[in-house]
Amino acid sequence: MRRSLVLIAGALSAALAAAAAPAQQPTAGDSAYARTEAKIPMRDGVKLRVVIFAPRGAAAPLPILLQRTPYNANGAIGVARRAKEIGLDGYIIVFGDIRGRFGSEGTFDMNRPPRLGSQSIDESTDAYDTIEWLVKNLPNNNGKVGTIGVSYPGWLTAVTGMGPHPALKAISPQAPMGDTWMGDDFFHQGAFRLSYGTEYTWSMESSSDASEDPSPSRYDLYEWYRSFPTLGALAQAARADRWPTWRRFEAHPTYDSAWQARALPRYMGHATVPTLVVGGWWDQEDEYGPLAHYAALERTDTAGLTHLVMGPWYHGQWSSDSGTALGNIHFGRATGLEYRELQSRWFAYWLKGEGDGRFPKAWLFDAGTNSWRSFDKWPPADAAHRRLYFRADGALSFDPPTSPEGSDQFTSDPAHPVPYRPRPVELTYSRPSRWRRWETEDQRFVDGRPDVLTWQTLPLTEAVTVAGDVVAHLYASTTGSDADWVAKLIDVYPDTVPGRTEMQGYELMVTGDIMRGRYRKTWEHPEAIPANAIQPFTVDLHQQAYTFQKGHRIMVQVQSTWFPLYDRNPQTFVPNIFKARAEDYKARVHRVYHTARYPSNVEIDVLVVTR
Ligand code: PG9
Repeated sequence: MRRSLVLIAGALSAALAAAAAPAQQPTAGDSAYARTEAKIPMRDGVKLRVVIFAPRGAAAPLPILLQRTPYNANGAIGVARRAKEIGLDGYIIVFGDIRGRFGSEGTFDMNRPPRLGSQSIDESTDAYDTIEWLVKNLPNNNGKVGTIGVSYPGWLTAVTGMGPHPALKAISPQAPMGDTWMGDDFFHQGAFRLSYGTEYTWSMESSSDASEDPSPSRYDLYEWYRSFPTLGALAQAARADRWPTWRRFEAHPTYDSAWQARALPRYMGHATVPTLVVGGWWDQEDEYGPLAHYAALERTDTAGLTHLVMGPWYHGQWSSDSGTALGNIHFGRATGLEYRELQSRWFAYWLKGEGDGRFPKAWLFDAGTNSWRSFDKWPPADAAHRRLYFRADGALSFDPPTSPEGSDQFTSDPAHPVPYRPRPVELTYSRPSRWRRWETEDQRFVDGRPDVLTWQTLPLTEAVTVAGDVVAHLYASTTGSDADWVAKLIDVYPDTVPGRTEMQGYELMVTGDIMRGRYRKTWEHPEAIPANAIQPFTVDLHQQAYTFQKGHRIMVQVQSTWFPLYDRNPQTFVPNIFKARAEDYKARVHRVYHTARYPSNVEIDVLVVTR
């Protein structure tokens, strides 16, 4: 390996995710902790490894902070080393390898589905059995356990709340994937996440300890992925049939039980343990997940046990970075430190009985005003639903079109897809990959491409604060029989930005996403798009809390490729795109309508709006 796993761990943030280093003993810096390891038998006899860092010389019994991970339990050392700095001192820190990873026995199953039918174990029973053993066997523990983790460990953390052990008193799933087909790592609304799905699966499933790195033969992965005429050709070159998850992609391209079974929010019941869900607005892997988890728990949370924090962050940035900036976007304050102060108080309240236990229900960062907003209910009940309509001549307006005519067209050519970020596109987890910050790149890099359509408002005379759901409703046609639709909601900075000339006219993607047109009616049953017929397409852009400031413009861009983040749609309907032939991939003309009858628009929940 180890490059990729170290970098995955780095990407997940050094403090909470595991650093995939060879077994490390504590060094001078860790002398405040004693390190031990144990192999804990699960109910089916399989033994799982835990790595334990216990504070030396504690006067009183301490709570346990547990993270279960596929990235190597030795990562516990990262938390032990920085415990004071990140506000997590005074806990017995335990990291556990899940089945089939690093020091644990058993078989790895990517996002092992919650127990169904006759299956006797799942991640929740493994968490339960681990906690049972820890509270009974760790010296000087106070009988209270908290679980925490980012991304895959965040998903594993969320699982601990399903049939929780009675000692479990606080749960913080951070960037947990909610549904890897609908909106997280592997697909978004049916479009396959080509670069991520390939590279992540390659590093995770070629070995149990990430000893094989993805090894594309080109530096610019835009070129490398484009060199394969089909997904089949790519799979052959990478020997992807070795990876169970790739085989799942191929066998289950639609939203069937293989994906639904792994989508935790579909199963989550009533929360019985206090849960702090955390995510980032510009999380390039799992922004959907935290919002979906919160929504699922919130439905039945009459006791007020569930809380949400969303900040202006890349994947995991909040857990170790100061959070003063993301790429070119500056926040004017250390949002990461501010979050960790809350996290520290939250665990201390539930696990140590310290503090007053008052926490905002939803605490969301507005990166348009650089301020935190607290909400008693999320999305807020008093937000108004408004629509930004596409109009003639590239205009965007709260007023709907009235004309019976009006459309814009472009040719979408799979041979020349729109790059999702400025090239070169480096290996996702590599240095100096710009993967972490791509969502905040200046979208001017695609301005002027004939296959990107743009509509924008005049400079705003008053601020517009989005707080809640954002959904693009497109009315569009294609000369082919399938098409992808990408919609981006963009904040266009004014021509003058005092003190930051590089931000003048900057086009910041506030949110954006993709949907695969074949799924416009149902996610389970794809259907060809009739040629040259206007069809409605809905692109869920999730949620936001963001103020477009006075003097800024709001822009919407629409395109049909976002490469190599997403695979290319052949634009010819075939039953399974993983099996498409080179000759199925065809350039097609796409047309987006903005007429009185077909008023394409982006629907936003707003708190303040003036034209
Ligand atoms: N986003 C990573 C992940 C991929 C696939 C499944 C689960 C998680 C991660 O960062 O852990």
